[in-house]
Amino acid sequence: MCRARGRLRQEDVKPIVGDRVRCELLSPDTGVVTEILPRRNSLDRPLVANVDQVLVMAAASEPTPNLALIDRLLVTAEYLGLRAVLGINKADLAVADEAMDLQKLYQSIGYPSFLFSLRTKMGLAELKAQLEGRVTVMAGQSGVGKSSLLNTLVERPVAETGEVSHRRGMGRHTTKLVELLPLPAPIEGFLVDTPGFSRLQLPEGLLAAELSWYFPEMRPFADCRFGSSCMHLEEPGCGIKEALASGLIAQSRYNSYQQLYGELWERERRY
Ligand SMILES: Nc1nc2c(ncn2[C@@H]2O[C@H](COP(=O)(O)OP(=O)(O)OP(=O)(O)O)[C@@H](O)[C@H]2O)c(=O)[nH]1
Ligand SMILES: [Mg+2]
Ligand SMILES: [Zn+2]
Repeated sequence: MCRARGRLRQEDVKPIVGDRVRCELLSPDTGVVTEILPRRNSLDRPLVANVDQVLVMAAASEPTPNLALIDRLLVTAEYLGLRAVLGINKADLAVADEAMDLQKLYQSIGYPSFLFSLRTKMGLAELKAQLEGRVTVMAGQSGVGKSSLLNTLVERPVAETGEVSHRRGMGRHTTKLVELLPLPAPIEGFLVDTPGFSRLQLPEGLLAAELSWYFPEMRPFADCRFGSSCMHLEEPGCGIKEALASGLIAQSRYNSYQQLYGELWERERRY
């Protein structure tokens, strides 16, 4: 248990979850934090530093995958320069090929994607391997099983989980605390559970004009006939629209692009 040294407090540097610090021991189990090491990165919500990757979680069913939210989280991860992995839980509830299609879509874009079930443990080993030695932040719709995954991996109940059917509307979330939880050997990683969010603010510095860059499969076509001035929305002969028409870009991804573009455009217009 450590307290911050007075000088740190005077300098107004507040340690946040995930910080690497130097400390001096006062007794075998108490000490003072003397220095906060430079942060490689830090997220606002949840407030965590030194993150290696984002595990975007979805469910094969219950709740129905929210592709717009998945893409929003992936764009945010791309913008922050974080590795992103897609985990599709509840494979035991999988309806026909839909969950498989989802996995294949994101795998083809380059995101390691996994279909698994916490209930039957199917596919869980592959997902675990992704967490080895990394600090992972989980994000995704409420009810997809983020806290359940944590409880399964940490092998003791640490987070509250809830029945989707017992939830009352939006904005009522099971998870409230931000904590870096150590995963047991041989994983040796850390996992952060985050409150389920239906809305997530896009990063402040993200510009509409640069949005296509954060859709990796659009990058090869982003420098289209219209150069960097193309919004890739209505322009005839736009390279991205052509790639969409020939199936090189998925319709659902393009829909997300349009939606996010609109949002960013609105935000920039207000400045
Ligand atoms: N059928 C099935 N249900 C599961 C599975 N994994 C988790 N669940 C259930 O899904 C429900 C929601 O799980 P949580 O872990 O609370 O979901 P969460 O993502 O933490 O939700 P928030 O904290 O609200 O963001 C619980 O009732 C779990 O028992 C699974 O593999 N299969
Ligand atoms: Mg939770
Ligand atoms: Zn274009």
